[in-house]
Amino acid sequence: MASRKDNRPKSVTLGDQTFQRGAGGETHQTASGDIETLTTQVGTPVADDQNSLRGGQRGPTLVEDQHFREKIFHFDHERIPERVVHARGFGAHGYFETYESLADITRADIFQRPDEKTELFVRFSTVAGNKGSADVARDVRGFAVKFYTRQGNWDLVGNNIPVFFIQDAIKFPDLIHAAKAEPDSDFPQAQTAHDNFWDFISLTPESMNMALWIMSDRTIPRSFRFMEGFGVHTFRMINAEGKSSFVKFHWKPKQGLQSVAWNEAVKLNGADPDFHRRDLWTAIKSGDFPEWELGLQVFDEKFADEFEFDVLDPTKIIPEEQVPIRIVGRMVLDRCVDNFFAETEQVAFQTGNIVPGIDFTNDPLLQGRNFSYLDTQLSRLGSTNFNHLPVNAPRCPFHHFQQDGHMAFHNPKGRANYEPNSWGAEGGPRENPETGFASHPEELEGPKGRYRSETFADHYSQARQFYLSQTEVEQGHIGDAFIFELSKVEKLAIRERMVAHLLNVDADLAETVGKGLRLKTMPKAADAARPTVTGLKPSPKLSIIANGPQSFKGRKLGVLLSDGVDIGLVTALKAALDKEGAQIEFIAPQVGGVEASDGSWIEAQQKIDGGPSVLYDAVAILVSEAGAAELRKMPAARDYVADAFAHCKFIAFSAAAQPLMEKAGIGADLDDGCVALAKPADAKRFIETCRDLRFWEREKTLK
Ligand code: HDD
Repeated sequence: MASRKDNRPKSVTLGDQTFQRGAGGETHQTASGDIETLTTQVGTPVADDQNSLRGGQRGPTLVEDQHFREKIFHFDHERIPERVVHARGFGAHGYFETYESLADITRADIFQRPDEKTELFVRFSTVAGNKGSADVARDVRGFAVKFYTRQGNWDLVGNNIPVFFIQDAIKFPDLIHAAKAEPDSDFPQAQTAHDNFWDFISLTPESMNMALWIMSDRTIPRSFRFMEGFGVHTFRMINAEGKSSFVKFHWKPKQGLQSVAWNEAVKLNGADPDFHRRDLWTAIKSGDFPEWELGLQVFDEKFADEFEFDVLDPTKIIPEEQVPIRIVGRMVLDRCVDNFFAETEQVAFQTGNIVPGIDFTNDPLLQGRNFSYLDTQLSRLGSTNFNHLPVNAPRCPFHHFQQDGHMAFHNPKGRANYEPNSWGAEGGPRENPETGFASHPEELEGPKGRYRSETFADHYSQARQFYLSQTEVEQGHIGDAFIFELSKVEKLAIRERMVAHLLNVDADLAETVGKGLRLKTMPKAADAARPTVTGLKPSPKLSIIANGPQSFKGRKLGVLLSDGVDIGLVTALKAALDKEGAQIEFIAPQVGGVEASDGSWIEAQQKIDGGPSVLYDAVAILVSEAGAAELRKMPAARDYVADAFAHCKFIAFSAAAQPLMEKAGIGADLDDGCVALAKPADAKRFIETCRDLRFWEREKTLK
């Protein structure tokens, strides 16, 4: 039977571009020249990708349609299991550059030569949420780095918090089960504010230090670019003479530390669930490459013996004030992935991937992790050959006799696939005792048993130290976070149990939380295996606010505009931001933009409903009288102003903006964080003010 005639035009011209129609009417851009022919997986050219092969115009689809079957078959199997933890993540490529040789403490090849660059891949993540959950959940952030060194891949699989919830890996499944959605209802998603989580935590005193950290603003970072990273465990470094030093790894963001406010995080997750990934993507794509410096805390057995806590206990830090950080290099992220699945989803980190010159310690959490990361890749990536994938493959030469298995891209070449063998030069690789990996020959002895060392028993002292190291504003946020989370817990006994623990941390904090939950009576302090050491010195380095960057670089100003806006103010703001290295985004009643005072046109990036102030680090309201009158009728415009104020942001405004601000409820409360822009020269002063990032003093007046 003759096929139905397609009488639609073969091409369409829009502006200066011509599009050609395919068989089914789809268009291909031809401006760039030749277009490759669509093929099947095995390269057979495809003539029609719009219609399946049918027995007659209105008849059934035929099984012989290999192209159709291959396409649907492949689509049906596109998903692989998401990570059991850290499912939602975002990766980027970059490099590590050494500042100096560390030959004195390690023979690791990556640390031998100053100024040498080593390729790396990073994946940041949240822990509890599913792959499609929102970015600004209150959660720990994963900070995993794969260094492709000349002596093999080294994976530093850390977090943005330097301590962990548990001391022994055997508790990890319980912790994660409790933290993730409850098993019957499958909610809440990406939140620890529920009974199971706090039930587990309140029954696990070793998690108290981490509990304080996760209730701090560390778990609502402004973006991946503005957070620290930590290797958490104590590792070893071994130099060429075989001398071992203990080491803790730190990543310090050159952009500075910054977090958002909790109410802002809640709104951000609705306004842009991809806020963190978009931020990293946009920064890299625009050439503003984020950087972190790698710092080491190096110490010896003597320090370890004298330190108040066990250096093998992953629920403890070593304050920077006690062992200063030696900065040894920098990481620069300068390339986004080409394909999310191939790179970010399939990257397989393993704590077990270490290189000669680096070694493990007996931290029982680290030891358990070494099993888990290798094991999990099999169920996630489906084959023992996951290291054949480009993102996981080493960049240095590798030779081994492991062979076959699903999807093996390469196998040993030649006759020999075992050793020892007697095939001489054709017999393949051999081990090398001189250059090969050698474990530190630590003496081990003792009866077999299931132990928890007495030296791991102090669960409260460092939690207290962390709390006392925070600024007053940050302490307030910790109290608020506990009250918020525990208010979502339905069982009173669990709320009370947590307050009982807090009594061992800080009496004022416990009282604040008890009052905030409106407990009728305060519980007794929880029984402690070891009494809290109250004399530990605060560590100011643990505060985010006290260690701010004093720069607005890399941040974003949102400018709400209306028709008739003073072009001089807009131009001056833009110039001041460019100088600072910060971004600007225009928000208007309609995305098409506004006509400025001089008749020029300013295109907007957001319509007011899609550009709430939570998306910006600071805001400006530059409107004409008529514009303010129009905007004050719009709920989204009023929220824009009210939220910016409530989230302690710096606000610049033109005189005509006042009626809108009054309508948003802040007319009479203007404070030093609100800066009037009367003339273009004021723009510079405003951007300098923004270097404080937030006007936290306002918070007191909001309560
Ligand atoms: Fe883990 C993933 C970090 C304890 C078992 N972990 C994972 C990732 C990070 C961390 C950043 C995501 C890696 C990626 O982006 O692909 N995990 C940590 C830190 C821990 C920690 C800093 C404590 C100091 N983890 C931990 C324990 C266990 C695991 C105690 C099990 C005994 N972690 C896993 C895992 C995951 C994982 C199940 C899931 C996906 C993967 O490994 O590749 O094996």
